[in-house]
Amino acid sequence: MRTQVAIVGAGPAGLLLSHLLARRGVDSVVIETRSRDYVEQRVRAGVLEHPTVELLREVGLAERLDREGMAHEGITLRFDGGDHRIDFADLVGNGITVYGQQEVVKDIIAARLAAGGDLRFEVSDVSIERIDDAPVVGFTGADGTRVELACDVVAGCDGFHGISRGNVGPDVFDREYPFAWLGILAKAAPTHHELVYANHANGFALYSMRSPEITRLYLQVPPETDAETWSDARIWDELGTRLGADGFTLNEGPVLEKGVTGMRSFVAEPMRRGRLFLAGDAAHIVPPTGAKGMNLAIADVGVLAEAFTAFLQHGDEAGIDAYSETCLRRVWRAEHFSWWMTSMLHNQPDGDPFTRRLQLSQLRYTVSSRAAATSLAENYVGLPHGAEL
Ligand code: RFL
Ligand code: PHB
Repeated sequence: MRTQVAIVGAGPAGLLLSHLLARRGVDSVVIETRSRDYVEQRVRAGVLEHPTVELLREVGLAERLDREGMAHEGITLRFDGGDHRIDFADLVGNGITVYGQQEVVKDIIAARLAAGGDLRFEVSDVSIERIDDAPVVGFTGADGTRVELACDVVAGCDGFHGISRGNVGPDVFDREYPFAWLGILAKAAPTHHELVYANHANGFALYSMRSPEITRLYLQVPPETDAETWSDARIWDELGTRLGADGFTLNEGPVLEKGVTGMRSFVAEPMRRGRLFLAGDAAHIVPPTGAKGMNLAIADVGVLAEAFTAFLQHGDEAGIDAYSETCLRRVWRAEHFSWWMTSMLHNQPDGDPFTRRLQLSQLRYTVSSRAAATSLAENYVGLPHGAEL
């Protein structure tokens, strides 16, 4: 079997890449180890940057997003017993959209299937060979048939636990944090119209949402926490404490899902070896505090689709040669922003008073200086695709 682009992984990166390529007349096959149902139900990110929404609109993927997505013009930082709103609309003229990652995934899968796209779910024994000249991606299909897929280039979009990542480097930057997030999805109407990032003596808490009926909430917990040790009652109690503020009430409701996510920063450089190109979480991980992961994955494949098209249709290698360097500029900006938001908002387990005072000073400066607030706003809302970074 043959295609132009073999795409490993059907997360936001792999799926969007296949859509962008198809619009330019480039063939691809997407292979995914999980089932369609699994990738469509997996609860993950919820914040879409402004440039992400613009791109999805431009390529015809925003019909439901424009109907159901929740436009937010700011966020609140809650610390020291007070609320401080960062007004994105005023500071940078744009906002973000709250729309679940799995909804983006559903929309792209529907569009690809309607256009006759080749998506293969539940494959196994995936291998990537001959990446230096004539790549072949091997896999066993859901029906048990072994396929050798010859292609011009491979896109490794298989996330942090995929097989592509092991092929690139050699430079790897990796940092773990001494805390994790316990996240819940609750059938409870949001009581506040925007996200609240709270820094509390007991630890960080985040108030978010998915729809007018569903709230998404997170608590900072120790890294090795077993979610089962947190009963629903204990979670609501702790959320009430950390998010407590005058005039703010939290609606409680049935917990639909509960899980612990570790926090790390990770970058593999370069994002290419031979004919294998990494995109999204396969190449980089950010802690979730800046809401950047899915947005970076989408920015990567915007660059990659253009580079692949120029190479495959005109033999022009400039784009594929610049791919890694171009993406890494944005990746490192997001790495810094995510690390900065994380260190400003979480409690350090050692409780070092010097660090604590620096943190409070940073929080106060961020909300009191228009320049500092604007810096947070433009990073959070998302720097334009193609910006000099
Ligand atoms: P994905 O989504 O992990 O998709 C990779 C896919 O590859 C498949 N796979 C393979 N397929 C074939 N062969 C193999 N050998 C394979 N190995 C793996 C996997 O099954 C999977 O389907 O990576 P992608 O496309 O790069 O997308 C990245 C995003 O998913 C990720 O960055 C975000 O979810 C991160 N993230 C957030 N990002 C945001 O932009 N805003 C947020 O608000 C936000 N919040 C979050 C988050 C991630 C979280 N968790 C659970 C990690 C909140 C949380 C709690
Ligand atoms: C979410 O809604 O899941 C969410 C929002 C903001 C973040 C991380 C996750 O920083």
